[in-house]
Amino acid sequence: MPPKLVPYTLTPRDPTWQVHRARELLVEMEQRRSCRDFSPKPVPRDLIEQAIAIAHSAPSGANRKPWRFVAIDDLTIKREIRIAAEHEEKESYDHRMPREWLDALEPIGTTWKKPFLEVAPWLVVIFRIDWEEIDSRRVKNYYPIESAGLAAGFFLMACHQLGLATLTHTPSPMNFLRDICRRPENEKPYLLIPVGYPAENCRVPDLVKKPLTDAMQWNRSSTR
Ligand code: IYR
Repeated sequence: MPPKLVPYTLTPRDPTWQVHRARELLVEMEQRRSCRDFSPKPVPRDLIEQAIAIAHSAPSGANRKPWRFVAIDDLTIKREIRIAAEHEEKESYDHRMPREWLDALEPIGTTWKKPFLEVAPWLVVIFRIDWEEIDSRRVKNYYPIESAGLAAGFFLMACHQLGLATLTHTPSPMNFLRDICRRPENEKPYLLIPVGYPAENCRVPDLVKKPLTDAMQWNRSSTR
């Protein structure tokens, strides 16, 4: 069966507008930082839902949208997540992470302690779904890791554009999130994203960012 096709157009944009918008967006996005010190100031549930709706518009392998976003504002659940995450992170920092990794994290100043998991008004847990049961058959999803990454990127950008701070947190291992969120075995925790506002006296590391010229190339490289 040939696919059913529908028209596709974009709002026509003037080249001057495009350049202006690109500059504006770059300035806005360069202001995004990973936040580890949140204010308890609440964020309306509707705003979180809108950010997730934007994330859900991301492209995905064979349009399967192999992700689930679990949004948590219940203090009991946030506390459970903090306790489990800190347990794993303490193990990692004390025993599992090699010296080289600990050295790489030193300029960021992270430790096993994760108070933000309780303070941030929302924790959004993204699960990736590698397969789904349809008519009691296991149906494989395509590129679930890449797809979940795209949705996560859309989510982070949406939050920032809405004036919300985020952190891409990766407690490791993080299977405890599946139990705490009561998700089935085919949903694998992918990222834990606290969302909220920076605390009043929030500080972030004074990091030097890799220049764009080190991260892109036009056509073929002249240096082999
Ligand atoms: N998961 C640990 C270590 C860590 C990993 C990355 I990648 C960071 O950018 C920062 C920390 C933790 O969250 O502390």
